Order: sequence, then structure tokens, then C-alpha cells
Amino acid sequence: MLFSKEQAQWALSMMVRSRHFEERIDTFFKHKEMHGTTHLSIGQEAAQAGLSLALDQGDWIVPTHRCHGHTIARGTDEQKMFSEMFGSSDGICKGLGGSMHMTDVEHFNAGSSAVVGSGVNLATGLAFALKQQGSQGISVAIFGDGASSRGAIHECMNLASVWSLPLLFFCENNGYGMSASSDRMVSAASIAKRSEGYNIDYAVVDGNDVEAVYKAAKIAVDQIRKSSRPYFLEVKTYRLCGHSKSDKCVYRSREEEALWLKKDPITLFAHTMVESTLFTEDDVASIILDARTRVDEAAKAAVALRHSVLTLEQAMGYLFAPEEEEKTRMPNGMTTRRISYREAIREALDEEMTRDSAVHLIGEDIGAYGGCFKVTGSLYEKHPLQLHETPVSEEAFTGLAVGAAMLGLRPVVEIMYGDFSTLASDPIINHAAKVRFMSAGQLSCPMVLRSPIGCGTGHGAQHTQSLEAMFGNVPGLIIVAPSCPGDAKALLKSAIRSNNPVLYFENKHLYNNLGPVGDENYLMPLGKAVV
Ligand SMILES: Cc1ncc(C[n+]2csc(CCOP(=O)(O)OP(=O)(O)O)c2C)c(N)n1
Repeated sequence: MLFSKEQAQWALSMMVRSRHFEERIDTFFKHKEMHGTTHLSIGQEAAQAGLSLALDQGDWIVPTHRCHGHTIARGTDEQKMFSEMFGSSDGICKGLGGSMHMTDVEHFNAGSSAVVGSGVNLATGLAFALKQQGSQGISVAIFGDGASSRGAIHECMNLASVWSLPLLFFCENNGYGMSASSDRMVSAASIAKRSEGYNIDYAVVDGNDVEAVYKAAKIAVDQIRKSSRPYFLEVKTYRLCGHSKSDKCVYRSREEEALWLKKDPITLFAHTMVESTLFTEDDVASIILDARTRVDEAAKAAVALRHSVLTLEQAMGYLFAPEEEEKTRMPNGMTTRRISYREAIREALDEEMTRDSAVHLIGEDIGAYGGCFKVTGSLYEKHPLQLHETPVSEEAFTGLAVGAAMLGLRPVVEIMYGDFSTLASDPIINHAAKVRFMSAGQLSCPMVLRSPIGCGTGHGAQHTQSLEAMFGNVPGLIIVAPSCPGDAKALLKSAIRSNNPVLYFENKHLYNNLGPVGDENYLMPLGKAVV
């Protein structure tokens, strides 16, 4: 056996806890004691245990909607997870996340995205932040074979490779995305092989063999840490249960299921342990019993607490992060110096980057080209380490900014034309706006997204929209649209210092307008402006 005695004991216990946790969940749902939906990972436990054993404290994971096992593997208390499933305020996210969003910052779990594949954007952002912060930690993007067809994943593979990010792409290939089998949906002999095209090293491993997963993940993690390069690991496994609660699995045969049942990772590993002679059958039985008892006790405790729920007011209190007042007050710093709206924005960026090394500009052509509307100008010369030119990948680099903000950076994304914010609408609407709420305040998203808007330039209907009203309907976002240079500078500085996601829209017709601006301490509270 490859594992030490302690590792083997932990791996078996963890896999049984994952399995039994989900068996209990299934029963709660069948008895209508839990509501909503849930996705079980019965049969995939070796992938969870093998991965976690290869990670250190400080390595972050971003799991999928099928997240219970990975969450348990990273160390989250099972009772807090049951409580979360009950929607109880005693849950890991106070009942605001539920089955598909189990964030646990204490255990380096940044929470799942239920938008399949989008968690990869966030994980790429965590890797970016870890690298900028000089951390030894790595980030793991967990996703399925179904998600591997998402454009976001391809954008992230390219971005992580060109930026050399410490990111493990962990593709848990269970053969199906809901009813769609990967042999029908994936146009490659192996999903992992696609990495070749992105200059990323990769491996494929038997995902039902916990030791094999551990070994392959350890090689990957060590290589990422050493090289600060991404790595792609495809873990081939099988979901022994339905996709979600009501799935009768009509899209696959009972024979196929029976074949995989013979490769049940828990049974396989229990045999390996006994064969190793480090454990007797009694030892193994007792590890299994202890693990199941622990889960049953956690369930019992959660049942007792299930009626404690947040009030609506308490829940809404998690939508926005509190602002630090001194950061957004309005001191008397207005001057008579007149500059253009464009220069006012640039000055705000310059001052904030100088003041705070956590401020990073991210966007297309914002380097030597100076930005499409010449807003960033020559900032790249002054702040080369804080300005990052991206490939044309709006979804990936906006999602990256969300992930990076979650770890404490203050990214300022430039979207070349407001119209292209539609491509980044998933990270903006589903993630930036909701991460604080769904994690019950464990994470926030202090990022800014700047973008030119406005018509009358003769650019046609795809380069002239003003979409601020659309985003204004999304709870969790702050919208800023300054009308003069003074406000443009002061509001952008406040936006960058805000603890919340701010979308900052610049009307193209204002770029050359002149007006007075404040000095470097002059801020304008968000929500106030010349109208
Ligand atoms: C972007 C998006 N499209 C569709 C869905 C609906 N959906 C939920 S799970 C799923 C299949 C995902 O398959 P895979 O990535 O292989 O993960 P698995 O469910 O097998 O763990 C789909 C299509 C979704 N949640 N998000």
C-alpha cells in the first residue's frame, strides 16, 4: 500500500463520511425534511479523498454543485453541513448557501458555483491572487466532464497558461453531464489531452483508486508549486447515483452500473487495507462504524437546530459588505485644477495603485496601447507589476477578478466597450453580486469594473449600448455613472476602496470634457454625485 497507516485510516474514514452524509441527505429529501435540490457524489469519494490528501493548508478549492464530499474532505464539520442543508442559521453559510454553495473559508474552500464550469473562473482568480501575494498556496478548479465544454474553461486554460498561474484543473470525469454521456459530448479522446493545445502538462488517472488519485494529485501539486504553472488532472470515475433527486438514470444501462459498482472506491480500498496487513478486517469495520456514527451524530445535532433560521432582515444584511466610513468620506480637497474626464479617471487609477499595491488593473490592450479609449494611457510604465493585459476573454478575466477580490486584491477590470459586459455577465451577476450573500459574509468582492457606454458615435448597435440600468436591477451590485471630471475621479477612488463590487460606467461623450478635480484625498461617498 502506498499510504501510511494514518493516511489510509483518514482516507477510508473520509470516504465513508462522504458516502454516509449523502445517504442521510437522500433520506431527508425523500421524507421531505429538506427542500431545494441536491447532487450526490456516491461513487466519486476516491477523487475527493485523494485530492485532499495531496493539498496543504493554504491551498484553495472551488468545487462544483456536487460539493459535499470535497467539503468534508477539506475538514468542514458535518453538522454545520447538515444544518446548511436544512437552511438553518447554524449552517456553514447560515443557510444562505444550501447544498450547492458550501463555502468554508476556514478550510480554504471558496464555495461552489452552481453555474456549471464558472467556478473555474473564480479558481483562476484565486491562483492569480495567491501568486500576487507571494503565497506558496495553489488553487484547485474542480469541474466535471460536462463543464469541460464551457468556453470559460478554455478561456481560463489559456489565461492560466499565459500568466503562469498556480492552478490545478481537476476534471472529475464521471462519464455524464446530467444525462449526456461524455462519449457523445466530448470531441477528444481525452478531455485532459486538450491541455496540450494550451501548453499545460496533464495526466489521466483511475478516479476510483484513492491511492492513484493521491499519487497523481501529489505530482501535479508539487509541480505547480515548483513551477507556478497550471496542470490538468483528469480523474475518471462514475456517479453510482442519479444526477439529482429525481433522476431515474434512463440514459444508461443497469449492466453499466453493475460494472462500476464492482469498482466501488470504498470497497476497493477497504480490501487494499486488509491485504496490506496493516489493518485487520475488524480494524476496517471499526473505522467504517466510527465514521458512520460521527455522521449520524452530526445529523441528529442538526435536526435539533433546524428551526433556527435567519430573519429576512438578517439575511439581507449579508448582501453588502460594510464600508469603512473614513474611506468614503468627503474631506475638503476640491481644487480649481481642471483636467479632462479621461485624465481624471487615469489620475484616480494612478493614485490608488500608488497608495495600495493590492489594486490591479486588468483588461485588454491597457498596456502600451493605452486602452481603447486611452484611459490607462502610460500607466503601464509607472505600474508594470499592477497592470495586466489580457487575452480577449471577458468572462475569464472578469471571473478572475472576482476570485482575486475574494482573496483580498482590489482588481479594476476594464471592459473595452460596455456591450461586451454581456460576455462577463455570469461573473458579474452570478458571482460578484452574490458571493457575500451566499457565503454569509465569509467572502466579499471588492472589485471595480469600468466600461465606456453611450451612443451617437456611429459604431452601430453592438458598440453603443448603455446597460447600466440592466445591471442596476441586480441586488448586490453598486452602479456608478459619473458626469463630470470631479465626480469621475472622486467616485472611482471611492469605488476602488469600497468593499463591494462596483460597476463604473463612463459615457464616451464625456472623455474630453474639462472640469475641476479634487486632490488625492478627495473622495465622494458612493451614492452621491452631480446629476
Ligand atoms: C451553465 C450551466 N448550464 C446548465 C446547467 C444545468 N446542469 C446542472 S449540472 C449539469 C451537468 C454537469 O455535468 P458535469 O460538469 O459533468 O458535472 P456532474 O454533474 O457530472 O458532476 C447541468 C447541465 C448549469 N447548472 N449550469
